[in-house]
Amino acid sequence: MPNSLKTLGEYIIENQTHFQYAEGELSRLMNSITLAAKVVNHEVNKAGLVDITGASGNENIQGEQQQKLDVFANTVFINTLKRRDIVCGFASEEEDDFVIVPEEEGGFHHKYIVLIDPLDGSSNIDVNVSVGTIFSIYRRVSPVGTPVNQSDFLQKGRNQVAAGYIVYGTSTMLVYTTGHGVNGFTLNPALGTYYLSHPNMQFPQTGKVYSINEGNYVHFPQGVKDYIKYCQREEEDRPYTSRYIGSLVSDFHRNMIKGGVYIYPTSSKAPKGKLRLLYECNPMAFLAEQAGGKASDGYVSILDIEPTELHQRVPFFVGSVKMVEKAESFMAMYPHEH
Ligand code: AHM
Ligand code: MG
Repeated sequence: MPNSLKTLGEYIIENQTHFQYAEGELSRLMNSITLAAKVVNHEVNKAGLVDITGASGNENIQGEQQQKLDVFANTVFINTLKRRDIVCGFASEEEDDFVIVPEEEGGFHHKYIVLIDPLDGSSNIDVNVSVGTIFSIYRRVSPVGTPVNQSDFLQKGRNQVAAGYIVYGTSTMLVYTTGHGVNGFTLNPALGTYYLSHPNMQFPQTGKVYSINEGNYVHFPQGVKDYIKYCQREEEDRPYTSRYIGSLVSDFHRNMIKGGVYIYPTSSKAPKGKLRLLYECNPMAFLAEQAGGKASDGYVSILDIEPTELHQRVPFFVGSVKMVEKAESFMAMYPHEH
């Protein structure tokens, strides 16, 4: 890593104005997330060596098998956020309900809440494929000095003050936004330091990659089926290339760099889709818009959806503007499916 590259710490200090009303709280919060990510990164990278991989035998609230590393990552992030006296509450894809940081632990006087998917794509761990952490930060809407409540967590994605992901891939990267564009930092594992390797990341306007689990084709809505056929047709710059890792963070990351669209639609098997609005879609949608891309449920912008429950699922279309818009135009032909 060249010495001239800026470190994450330097970048945060130089861009304090991005955290305008935060009085250092938000930058301390970012530091805690990146610290926890280093711990998780270390564990993920040695997963093949120790007996920590494999199902833990517990199921999470959505009835899915948790892998041991999910449990580990969840504990690391929660403990880091809780013990460092920086947030008033948090929610995790792996926890049934949101957690109030109690008054004794300083929770009531803080301003920020965090929603996190500690280890997304965990079915990929056993086969050495990249996984990621996704996070989303909001200002509380309840008064400072009181315990957080549900209304703090059920805010529209538009209200996010920061969001990002860490991808534990061929190299470990942190990609985040505070509403001033998207920047990517690569971890130098020898030094434990993140360097600004991808300044001002941008989705190309269009691309040639479509990412969708085509195995579910027969269960998809007609608009999605038609869009897939459009991607495969021999015309203009098509057929497109199909790339699907099955790890949202990695699929999104590739598409942001190369241009592409990721779709997880509703299906007759999953009538509301699979991905969670609060832990997965909102933070990715915020990043997408900040990088000049687009995110929707096929009809309306993800960031404008009013959440009604913590573990709500939504269909998800995200990526290069022109590709998302094209997919939406096919969905619009079947408005009754909305
Ligand atoms: P998870 O939160 O249980 O890991 O599920 C989310 C993951 C995404 O990372 C990925 O894009 C998708 O599920 C893959 O699902 P499928 O195997 O149904 O295609
Ligand atoms: Mg997930």
